[in-house]
Amino acid sequence: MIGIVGIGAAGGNIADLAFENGIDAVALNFSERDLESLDFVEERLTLIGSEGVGKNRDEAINLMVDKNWEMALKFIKENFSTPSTEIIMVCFSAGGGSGGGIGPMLVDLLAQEMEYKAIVAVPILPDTTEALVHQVNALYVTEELSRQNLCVLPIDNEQVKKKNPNAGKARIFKETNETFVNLISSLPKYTDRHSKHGVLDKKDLRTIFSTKGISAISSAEITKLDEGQADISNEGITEVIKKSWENSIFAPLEMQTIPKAGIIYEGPLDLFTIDSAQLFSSFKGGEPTHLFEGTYEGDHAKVTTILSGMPYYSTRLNIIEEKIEAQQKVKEELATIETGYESKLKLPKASHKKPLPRNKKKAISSILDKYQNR
Ligand SMILES: Nc1nc2c(ncn2[C@@H]2O[C@H](COP(=O)(O)OP(=O)(O)OP(=O)(O)O)[C@@H](O)[C@H]2O)c(=O)[nH]1
Ligand SMILES: [Mg+2]
Repeated sequence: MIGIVGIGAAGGNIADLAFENGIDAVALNFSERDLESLDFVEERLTLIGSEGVGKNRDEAINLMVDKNWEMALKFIKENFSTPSTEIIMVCFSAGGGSGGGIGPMLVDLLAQEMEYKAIVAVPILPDTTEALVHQVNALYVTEELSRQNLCVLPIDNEQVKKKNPNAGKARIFKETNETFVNLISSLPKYTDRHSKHGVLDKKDLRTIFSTKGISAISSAEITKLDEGQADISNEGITEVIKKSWENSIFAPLEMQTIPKAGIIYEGPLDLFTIDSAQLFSSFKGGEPTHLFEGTYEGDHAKVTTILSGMPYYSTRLNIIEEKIEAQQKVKEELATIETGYESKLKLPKASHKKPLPRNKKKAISSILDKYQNR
């Protein structure tokens, strides 16, 4: 039901893990080496023109326009045209050159060319300690996505980083990617299950993921509460669900309006009934306009929530913008400092000028000239 397209290094890692967990997935990258480092995903497309664009989004965009877009579209269509794939999630880092350059363009093309599918963009935001180039790319990517009529499910590396401030990149990526893949693989399982008490079916899921704006998925385990101390009243469980939104791997929510939401409860049937007014009380606009519910009997209580159509993560982006502004200020101050160096000693001049080979490029010859004619 859900297919994953992974672009660039980060997208490729997610596609690989998804495929390992039984989800249809493909990977695209300029870097053959990155593609070779993946272990499971079978369908891989090497984009042409460069082995990697070194965080340069413009280069990725130019190469895509000049040489690759048709090939990339054909590749995705070949893999995901079957009616069983109803939702295509395109995963890419918002901070990377390849992912951040190609991602927004590709989802735009896919929405145009595969209009019978729900296309979801899954950009990965850099954590706030990452280099400026990643942060700037993430702003451009967000602007480009927000101009489209598109459902966006923004993974935020900062969410895992802030819980584990000392963790290295590898651990943050692992935890984020695993959580994402677990959530995505759990959803179709519910739509395939029967329940006398109401199901969240494929059409509901598709409707939720066809909604323009920001989306988030989270899962709250209630079982632990059942084991002892905590509050398993309806209010207590509602609070645990709200906490799961706060601690999700997705960008912090703007608690304004919420047009669509799905709530899947699995557990003992007499434990919990959704009180949607209470659950959505922190949203300014109150309850969602469309609420899709699924209730499944089970031993372990768990609530999965899917929210969609929310406003963009501007509070989160303000942090990036402030960081960029602060760095720009420092750069402006430093720009007044002379970066060259001239020795106080009178160094002897270089000896005679050697003629350059005729076919040397102009740029190289002018560099060489600078040293020869001191
Ligand atoms: N969650 C997660 N984030 C990742 C992963 N790999 C890289 N990132 C993040 O992605 C950004 C770097 O982008 P990459 O995906 O490496 O770049 P790319 O798209 O391959 O582009 P270039 O290498 O510039 O051509 C940084 O913000 C990283 O924190 C991953 O496996 N999981
Ligand atoms: Mg790369």
